[in-house]
Amino acid sequence: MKRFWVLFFMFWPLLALYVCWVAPAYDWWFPGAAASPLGQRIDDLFYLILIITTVVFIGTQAALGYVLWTGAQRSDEGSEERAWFSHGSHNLEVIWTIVPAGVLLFIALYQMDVWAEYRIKTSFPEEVRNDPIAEVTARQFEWRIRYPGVDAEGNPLPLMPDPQPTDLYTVNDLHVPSGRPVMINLRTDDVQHSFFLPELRVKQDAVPGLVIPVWFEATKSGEYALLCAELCGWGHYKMKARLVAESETSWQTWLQELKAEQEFDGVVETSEEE
Ligand SMILES: [Cu+2]
Repeated sequence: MKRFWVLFFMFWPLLALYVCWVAPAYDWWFPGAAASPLGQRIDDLFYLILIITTVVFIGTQAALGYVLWTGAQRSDEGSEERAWFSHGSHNLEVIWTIVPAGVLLFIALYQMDVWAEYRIKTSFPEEVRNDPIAEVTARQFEWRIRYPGVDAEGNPLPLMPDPQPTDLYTVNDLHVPSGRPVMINLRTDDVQHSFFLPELRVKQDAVPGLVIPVWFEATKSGEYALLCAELCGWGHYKMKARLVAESETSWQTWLQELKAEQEFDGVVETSEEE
C-alpha cells in the first residue's frame, strides 16, 4: 500500500512534465511567436526562467521521489522505528539558500536591459521617445484613440496633450505603421484598465490621472488583438479592439481617409442641374 502512495505522488509531477512537453503541439501555449523584436527578447527571458525552474523542479521531485521510495522500503524491514528522524543539515540549508539567491540575483541583473527598454522612457528608441503617434484612452468599455491629424499638405502634425480641432478619432481601432517603433500615450477616463497586445507581448496598466507612454514595434503588417487585461467592470470582456499594423504608405492613406470621413459635412453635391 505504501508503494501505491509513493507511485501516486510521483505520478503527478511526471504528468505535469508530460503536459508541458506536449502543450506547444496542441497550441496550449503562447499566441504564436512574438510579433515584435522586444517581445522576442521577453520570450527569451521567459524560456530562460522556464529552463531554470524546470531543472529545479525535476531535481527536487526526483529527490522527493527518492526519499519516499527509500523511506517506504525502510519501514518494511520490520524495524521498531516507524520513521527516520532528522534534525536537518546546516550545510545543506546554507547551500539551498545561497544557490537560489544567486540564481535570483542573476535573473534580476540579466533582465534589466529588457525591462529598461520596455518601461523606462529614457531607454525607449530615440526616434519615438518624444513623438507619440496617438493617444489611447481606455474607458468603460472601449478604447478611444486620438490621432494628431495632418496639415493641409498632408504632413502629420505632432500630438498635443489636449484635444485639437485637427485631431482624428477612432474607437477600438488602432492603426500604426509596421516595421518601426511607435509610441502611444495611454490614459484612462474612469477606472484602471490595462492595454494588452498579447502577440506583441505588451501589457501596461492605464492608471487614472496618469499619461503613460508605451512603445512597441510590429515586425510584420497584420491585424493583432488589443485587449483589456484589468478586470474593470461588468463589460470588461467586451473591451476588445484591434491593432492594425500596415506599411507606412497605407497608414498615411488610412489617416487621409479618416480625415476626409471626419470632415465630411453630409452634403453631397450633385452635378445635375435643377
Ligand atoms: Cu478595461
